[in-house]
Amino acid sequence: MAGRHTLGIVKPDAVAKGNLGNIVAHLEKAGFVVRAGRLVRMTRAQAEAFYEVHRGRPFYGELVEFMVSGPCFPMALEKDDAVKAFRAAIGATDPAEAAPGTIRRLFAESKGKNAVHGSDSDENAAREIGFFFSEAERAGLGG
Ligand code: FUP
Repeated sequence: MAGRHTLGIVKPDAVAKGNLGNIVAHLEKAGFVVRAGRLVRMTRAQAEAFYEVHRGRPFYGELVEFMVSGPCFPMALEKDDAVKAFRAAIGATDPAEAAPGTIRRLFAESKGKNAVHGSDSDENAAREIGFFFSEAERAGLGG
């Protein structure tokens, strides 16, 4: 059965532009409940570890640089079938290909600076929520 939680990040470009509240409001209107959230300035080591799966890809260095360039806002979000629902709400990786009304179409400027991250599987959602939020903060998040 699909899980009820996913990890979203409002990325540094969107926070810097003052779109954090707009993005959270958009998600709440779409039926997501924010169960944990915090403004974080990631260290290089943290950004490298978070995007470990992309190490070796041509955009990896740029991606890490971007993610440490300013504060971002990781959040644990709850909704039925959360991973799939969140990816539908944010749209395609490249905002030029993202459907009208999606968060990336509305708020992202490029494929690299694309406003939001979303977990791509239940397994990664659990790993990524655990990456940013302690066991105490996760208490009550459930399965
Ligand atoms: P997504 O799951 O939509 O966030 O996209 P990916 O997991 O494929 O990529 C992770 C991040 O790497 C993207 F959010 C932005 C960056 N990226 C690039 O900068 N260039 C690319 O060609 C692909 C990804």
